[in-house]
Amino acid sequence: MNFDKPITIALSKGRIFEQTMPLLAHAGIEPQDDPETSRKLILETNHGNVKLLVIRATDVPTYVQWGAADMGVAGKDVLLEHGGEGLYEPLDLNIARCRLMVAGAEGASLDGDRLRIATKYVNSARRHFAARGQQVEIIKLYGSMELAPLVGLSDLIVDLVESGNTLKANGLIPMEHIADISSRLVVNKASWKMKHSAVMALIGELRDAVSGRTDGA
Ligand code: PRT
Ligand code: MG
Repeated sequence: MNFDKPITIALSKGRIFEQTMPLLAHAGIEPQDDPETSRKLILETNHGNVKLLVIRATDVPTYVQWGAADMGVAGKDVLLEHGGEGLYEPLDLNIARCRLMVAGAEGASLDGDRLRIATKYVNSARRHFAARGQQVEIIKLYGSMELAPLVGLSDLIVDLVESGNTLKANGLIPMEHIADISSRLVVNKASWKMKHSAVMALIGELRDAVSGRTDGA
C-alpha cells in the first residue's frame, strides 16, 4: 500500500495491540518495536508515513477526537463512555470480544430502588438501569470492580466479562447482559476528509482482513 499522507494510529498495548497487529500486517504495516518490551510511545512502522501511538485504552478516543491521531482502535465499551464526539466508527474489527454485564453476589437482586452500582462504565450503567425504569446510585471505580459487592461498597457491579473466571473467583455471578463488546476502528472526522484516499485504502485492507479475504476483492 502507498500512503500519500502521514497516518497516525492510536491503540493500547495488551490484547488490542496483539489482535490488531495481524490485521495491520494484512495491510502491509508492521511496527518496528514491540510495545511490551520498548518504552517508546510512538512506534515507527515499515512505512515511513505510518506511525502507531501506544496509549491507555480509555485515552484512544480522546487522541483521535482532537486529531492527535488520525485513527484509533478502541473497545465499544470505551466508545460508549466517551460518547463518540468527533469520530467516525467505520469498521467493527471483531477483536477483543467480551460482554458488558451486570453482576452480583449469589442471591443479589436486580430490582429495587437506589441500588448502588460500582463500575468504571458510569454512562452505560446509568443508561441500562434507566431503561429498566430504575434510579440507581452509581459509584465510579477505576478497576477491580469485583471487590465492591464483597465489602459492601455496592449491591451490584457493571463490568466486562469474557470467560467469567474473574467473577467466579470472587463468588459473583453474571446477572444481566448489557451489550456485546468488540473493538472498533475510529477515524477523526477531519482526517476522514483531508486524508481521504489513505484512510479509505486502509479501511478497505482492514475490512478484508477482518472478513478473512486475501484476494483484495
Ligand atoms: O488495563 P488498563 O487499566 O491499562 O486498561 P484497560 O483495562 O482499559 O485495557 P485492556 O487492554 O485490559 O482492555 C482493553 C479493551 O479490551 C477493553 O476496553 C475491552 O473492550 C476489551 N476486553 C475484552 C477486555 C476483556 N475482554 C476483559 N476480559 N477488557 C477487560 N477485560 C477484563 C475485565 O474487566 C475483567 O476484569 O478481564 C476480566 C474479565 O475476564 P474473564 O475472562 O475473567 O471474564
Ligand atoms: Mg485491563
